Amino acid sequence: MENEGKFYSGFAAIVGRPNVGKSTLMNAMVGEKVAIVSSKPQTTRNRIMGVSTGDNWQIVFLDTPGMHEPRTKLGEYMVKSIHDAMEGIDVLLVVVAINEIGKQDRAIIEQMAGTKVPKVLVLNKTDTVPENVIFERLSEFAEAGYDAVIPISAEGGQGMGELRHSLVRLLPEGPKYFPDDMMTDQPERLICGEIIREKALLHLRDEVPHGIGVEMMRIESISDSLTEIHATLYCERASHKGIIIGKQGSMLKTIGREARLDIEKLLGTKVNLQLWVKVRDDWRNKPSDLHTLGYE
Ligand SMILES: Nc1nc2c(ncn2[C@@H]2O[C@H](COP(=O)(O)OP(=O)(O)OP(=O)(O)O)[C@@H](O)[C@H]2O)c(=O)[nH]1
Ligand SMILES: [Mg+2]
Repeated sequence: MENEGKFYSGFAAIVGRPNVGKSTLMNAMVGEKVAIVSSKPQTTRNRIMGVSTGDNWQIVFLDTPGMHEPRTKLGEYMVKSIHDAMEGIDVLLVVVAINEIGKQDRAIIEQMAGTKVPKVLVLNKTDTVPENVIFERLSEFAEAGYDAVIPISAEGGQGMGELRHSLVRLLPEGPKYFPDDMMTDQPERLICGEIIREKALLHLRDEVPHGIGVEMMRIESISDSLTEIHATLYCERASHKGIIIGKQGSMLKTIGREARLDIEKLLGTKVNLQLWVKVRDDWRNKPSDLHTLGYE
């Protein structure tokens, strides 16, 4: 066989507007939840690596924050991390949500068509539209300058095999960059912090979730079966603090309980999770606060 003994590998950045399903796509490819997901835009705040390895290939996905016009220093950091992730990649995935392809998506599709690496346009969320819409979009973007245009449902799993196949086909020959069992470069403590933020995103509304930051104060293995975690949720206003704590602490309890259950699954131990809430005025614009929360 022509391909016998050859190994194909490379780095694949996933870019697109906020909320189109980039992180869901990466998690589905990796087979583990390495990036948090929510229905609120701008969930992902930094580049997150997720590795998928097959018999003769390895795709190192780089999930990125949604492309947007930054209004805070945190936003500027997020947009910069998109550009950093695109340095030296082998394949580019541009993702749109097929049910809401707007002006910004079209601008991104056009702009990214100019990048000099092999690229795939991913039409995600096909489960939300009738089949004729999928065909219409496929023909609309057939000549958009991409090596492949692939409809998928990252949530339902449709089209994922085809997407993987076409990515592997576009990869150069290369080494196995990471061991078979490595899924991500995110340290456990960061993933735990992200899980807490995900639960806050899930339950909080309006402008509160965007101003949430999580600082992991302490993560300590007490025994083989128990981990102690202390974390602080930052918010931007005193009024937000009240909302996060909730009536008699009910909101914070809900966030804490759900986060604890997920973290217990991740760590494989029982977890004693203690959460605090602190106000840090306008932290998303303060370099020292951004540093504390790991955004730099
Ligand atoms: N119906 C449907 N919903 C999806 C699909 N993929 C993702 N979603 C939902 O879309 C929302 C956004 O998903 P994310 O994966 O967080 O999107 P993202 O592009 O990473 O968003 P940012 O990190 O904010 O840029 C979540 O509510 C997902 O459950 C899909 O295939 N079908
Ligand atoms: Mg994301």
